[in-house]
Amino acid sequence: MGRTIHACVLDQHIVIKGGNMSVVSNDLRNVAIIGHNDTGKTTLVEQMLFYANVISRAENVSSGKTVSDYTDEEISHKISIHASLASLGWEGKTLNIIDTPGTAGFIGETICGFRSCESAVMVVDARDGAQIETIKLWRHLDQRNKPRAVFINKMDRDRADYTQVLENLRETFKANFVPVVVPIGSGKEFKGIINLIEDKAYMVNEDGKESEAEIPSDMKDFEEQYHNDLVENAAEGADDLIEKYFDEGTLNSEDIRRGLREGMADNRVIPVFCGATEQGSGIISLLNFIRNNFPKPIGKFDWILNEDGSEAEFAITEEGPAAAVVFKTTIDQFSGKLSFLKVLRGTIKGDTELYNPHLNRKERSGKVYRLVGKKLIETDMLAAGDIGVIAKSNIASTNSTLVEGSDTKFQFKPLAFPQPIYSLAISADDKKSEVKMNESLHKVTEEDLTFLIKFNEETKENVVAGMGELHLNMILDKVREKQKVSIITKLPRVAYRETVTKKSGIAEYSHKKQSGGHGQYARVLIEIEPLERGAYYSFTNAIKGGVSQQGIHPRH
Ligand SMILES: Nc1nc2c(ncn2[C@@H]2O[C@H](COP(=O)(O)OP(=O)(O)O)[C@@H](O)[C@H]2O)c(=O)[nH]1
Ligand SMILES: [Mg+2]
Repeated sequence: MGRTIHACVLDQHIVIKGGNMSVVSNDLRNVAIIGHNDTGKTTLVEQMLFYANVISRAENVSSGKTVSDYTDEEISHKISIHASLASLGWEGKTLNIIDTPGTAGFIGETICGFRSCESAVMVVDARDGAQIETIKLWRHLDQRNKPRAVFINKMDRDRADYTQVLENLRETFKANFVPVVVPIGSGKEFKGIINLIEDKAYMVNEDGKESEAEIPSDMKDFEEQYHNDLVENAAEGADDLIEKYFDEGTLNSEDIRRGLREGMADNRVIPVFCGATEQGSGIISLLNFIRNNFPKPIGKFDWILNEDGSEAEFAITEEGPAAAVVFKTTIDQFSGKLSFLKVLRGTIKGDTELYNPHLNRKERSGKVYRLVGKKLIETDMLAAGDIGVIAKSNIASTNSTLVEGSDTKFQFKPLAFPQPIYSLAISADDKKSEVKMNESLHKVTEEDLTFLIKFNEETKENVVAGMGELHLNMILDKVREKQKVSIITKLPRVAYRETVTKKSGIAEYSHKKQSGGHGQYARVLIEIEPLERGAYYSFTNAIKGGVSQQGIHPRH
């Protein structure tokens, strides 16, 4: 208590000194907020921070002032482009919430978010149900076996339909969706929500926050039916709960929570929430459920690669020397590099000496921070399971393993990013601009592993590749603006290739040039024949008469 908090500004990042939000492992929950673009993820995170008193008002995305969409390009495009992290306290627990982009072009950032979170909330629009990115992201969650919940948002919009979206989700994903929160009305008639575990309604007041309210009398039957479904599903979460349910015909709130917690942990149950994030509705029930029921990091598994290349499970634990993986890197002009860490063993403190087994190099970590959007909050330590940031590290890049002590040989399994699917040939006005452009773009490749730049030897073009037109344009615009260079883009040329399938006859060409000086004369005979498949090419110089025969051998 009694700590003074000083703030100073480092470029766009604000550093809060003496923040000290040190948290023990058991009190952590790491949650990725994911979903199709425009479903209200950023607004949901903003409201969570508002309810947790981290911010004094919830901003609208269009104002450009939300906590998670803080970079210039996010503000100007009004969409999330980067995964951003915000820590908040909720009734004695710390929730690390990662807001992710919902546009296919920025899937790399969303994958970074998955790496560090044990669970996810999938936000869907109450009119649209499962959309293309919902389906793709669901597949990513399945591949990683991540527990998840669904939040049906924008219940206040015309044509919002909770039951239809629920049906659509069940049909699309063939999973056991279990409503925990149901709406009171919809569209213009939307009034609030009913929390079926707590048996309470929540309605939003004048001050923009929800508080408990009576369940409307005409909703009692509706509520009872959903409540019974909830109890049945919770009972299936654990054997002793089934017995209790058969004996007593119902379960109390604590039993329901335990049943759902256990069902959710191995994906037998997908709890369903709803609300209207822009109005601040449905937020408390979601925060309570995350706090009480979402999985803790301790005891969950990550993967390592041993020196011999074999893979093994790695249980997240408080015991032992510190070990962490870097899941994201950002670089900005002034504050330099920030490395986002997930601590998987032990504790990282401000003075911890970290070793990167891949580089075989050591470095003191310097200060460690938690994040709230662009605010870096200095903290004494990051415990196992926690997520935070170190600044200006020379040994950390995305996917690096950092450990205490230099006898560690394993590395955490790197994140698998999708291959780029779209490319453009780029050039700048002059040599100097070209150098600047290339330098900046190479820096981007450190931050964004779905972005590549390479010089194509065959077509003599500089080619950038990424996840789509929007992704590349966003990167190029940033470089244009920061470096004041004009970058010209065009479709890349494709080197023409043909496979030789049979022996040609001898082709002949005579070269004669007599325009001043010594005359030039040459007669060229050439014959082409196929090599075996995959042998690339071989050129045999077969000049006869005084000059020895030479062979030019394949380059690859
Ligand atoms: N009507 C309505 N609009 C919302 C709600 N939540 C968010 N929005 C709006 O939907 C748009 C997208 O919101 P945003 O949070 O950026 O979505 P994201 O792309 O999923 O992060 C913004 O214009 C929000 O103001 C809601 O509950 N109701
Ligand atoms: Mg967003």
